[in-house]
Amino acid sequence: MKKVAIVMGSLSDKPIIQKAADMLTKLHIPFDIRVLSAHRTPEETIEFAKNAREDNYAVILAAAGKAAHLGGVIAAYTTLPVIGIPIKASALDGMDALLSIVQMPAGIPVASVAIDGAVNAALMAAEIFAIYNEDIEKRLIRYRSEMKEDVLNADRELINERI
Ligand code: RP5
Repeated sequence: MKKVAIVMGSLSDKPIIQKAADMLTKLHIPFDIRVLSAHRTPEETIEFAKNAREDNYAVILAAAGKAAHLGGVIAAYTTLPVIGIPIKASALDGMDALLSIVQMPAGIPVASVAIDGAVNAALMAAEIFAIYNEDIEKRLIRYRSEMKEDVLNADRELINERI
């Protein structure tokens, strides 16, 4: 089975990235986690991106804060889909990373989730896998009905408190 690559620009991004890893684990989707920096380890980042398809990855999640060039650099060296995760890591509260990720020039796309939106990045990767994988689609549907049940329960509890 193909895998997801979760790549982060610094180990300091790990607490957010862990949420993507947990969601992929819940959905039984295999993944690897790497620390690769567009600025501090550019050669290794490019090497990773060039080999990503033959290393059996289908989707790449690229998490970075500040001047978040990681997703863009990876996308320049692979045609696999790259989903950026802007990390809130500076005085600019992640707006810097968000704009760095979404403002890609035409021709080299990088998708983006919300600032610190690691869960949605994992879910988006799962939805891509689910195009051809019914088991993953079923798990996604189950996850949504669990969420729905949680909201309905919270609402019921609030109503009961008022009675
Ligand atoms: C980015 O700079 C990293 O992705 C991280 O979010 C931020 C800060 O990195 P550290 O200085 O904590 O290593 O490249």
